[in-house]
Amino acid sequence: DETSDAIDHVNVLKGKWNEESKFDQEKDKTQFRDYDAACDRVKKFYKEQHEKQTVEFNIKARVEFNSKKRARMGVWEAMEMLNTLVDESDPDTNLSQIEHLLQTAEAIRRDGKPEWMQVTGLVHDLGKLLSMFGSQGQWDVVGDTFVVGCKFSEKIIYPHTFEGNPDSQDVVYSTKYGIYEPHCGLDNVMLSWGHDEYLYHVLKDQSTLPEEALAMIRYHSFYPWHREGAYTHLMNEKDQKSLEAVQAFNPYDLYSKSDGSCDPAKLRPYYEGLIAKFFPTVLDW
Ligand code: INS
Repeated sequence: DETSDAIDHVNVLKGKWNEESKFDQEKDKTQFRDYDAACDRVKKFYKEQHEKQTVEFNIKARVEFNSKKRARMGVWEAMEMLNTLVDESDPDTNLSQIEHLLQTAEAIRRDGKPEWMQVTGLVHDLGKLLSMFGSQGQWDVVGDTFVVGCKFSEKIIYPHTFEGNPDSQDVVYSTKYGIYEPHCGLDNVMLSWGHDEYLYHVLKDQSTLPEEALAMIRYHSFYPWHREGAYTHLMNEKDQKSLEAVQAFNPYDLYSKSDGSCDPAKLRPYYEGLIAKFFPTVLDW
């Protein structure tokens, strides 16, 4: 309703949404994203992804995305559809995707963050639906993202696996700036193709989410940037704000993976209420 919208708006202005997360204070953070200790499934996944994500593939994937609509459905229906996917790139959870989405949203809610941020947590991985719309595999859907068209950063996990990517031998793509200008802004670079980019493009015109939320969605898997500090030479002023948003979001996405599991049926009425505030009943996917 109008009152809660007004409160949300005030929270955005006051910056309450970006206060440090509290729900995760007791957690041992070293237990997450341990890629040295990760299983073979994860290592195999990244080798394949890092070899196949080229500039050429990226352009093709974007053209393909723009050439058609894949489905029409509501947000909750999309969550249910995604439920059978197990993310091969993830060393931290084997839970179903609907549980991961609810855990993320619930952690944000528990910390008293605004509704737009809760609902962002709820939908942030829905782009993984791509795997049901004729993707080539999981390598073009899930996993951390990085920039293509310039030198692959050493801050990406398993950086040596890029040796098998033809772009690492290209005279232009293998240079520091590659096809980009210094500080051109992340809006103007090609991030590796996957669920973040896809969902960002689906939701930017089909939701009333604020800019911060769209940044959280678009860059949440861009760990070399938001966690490791890579790619500052490509950033502009706007990206500084996006970075703040993504960093505020990240603990909820990552550290909620060890929380207790959620009951979708119980939580559904609350989240259907939020969905109705920010999305049309049916969306083009
Ligand atoms: C996350 C993150 C994880 C990856 C997931 C992705 O945002 O990048 O490391 O395994 O696929 O959704």
